[in-house]
Amino acid sequence: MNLNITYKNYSSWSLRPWLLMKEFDIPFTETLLPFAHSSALSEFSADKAVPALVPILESEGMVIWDSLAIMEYLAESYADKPLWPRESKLRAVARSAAAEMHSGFSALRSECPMNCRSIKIIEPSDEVMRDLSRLASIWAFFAAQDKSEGDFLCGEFSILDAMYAPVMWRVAGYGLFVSTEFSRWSDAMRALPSMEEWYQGSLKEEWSIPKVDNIV
Ligand SMILES: N[C@@H](CCC(=O)N[C@@H](CS)C(=O)NCC(=O)O)C(=O)O
Repeated sequence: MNLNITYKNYSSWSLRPWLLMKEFDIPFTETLLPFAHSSALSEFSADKAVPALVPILESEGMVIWDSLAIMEYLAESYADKPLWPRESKLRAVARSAAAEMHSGFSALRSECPMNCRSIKIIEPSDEVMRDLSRLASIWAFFAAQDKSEGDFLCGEFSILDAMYAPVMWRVAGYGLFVSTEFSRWSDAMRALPSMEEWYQGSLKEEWSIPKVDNIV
């Protein structure tokens, strides 16, 4: 399997399946396509007839695009691993929250883009405050669920944590606060060896995207 990603420093969507595959010991190679500095992603997309957006997984002769679709494919391919929670009710709400991240939180995503190397304190807009408040509600909801031990949203690490992984960098990187439950989750996410590996990868990159680096 080969996972096509882009900049570790900036690419929130790439982080999600990459972190999931690392945490569940799913073997893969990775190809980094720096879309703002090379035409490799648009050439790949034209060649394979898929959107010029990463992550894109190549597996079993197929080209699978979109972070959530990739993670669902992995959950089916590695059914022996609990990529989603095993318990059906918990899995249903985990899927709801994952879908909400996939289609929502537009203010947080656009005003606070992931930038692993940077820490900048901002005054959040009302729209960002609403997104943070919604995050707090989600964290309170999962804290109240019947689940296994652990600091992740469903107890043990799952696709749901991978979906929200970039939020950890956004909240930390812009000096934001969500809730104490969120902070405990954030500490657990930052302590994952694969998260440190991603961060070290981001530090080695020499590319810059000025519109992200020049925020504030
Ligand atoms: N909804 C898509 C979003 C993918 C996406 O927006 N990827 C960004 C990188 S984080 C990208 O490839 N951008 C390329 C470009 O803007 O040219 C997913 O879940 O995979």
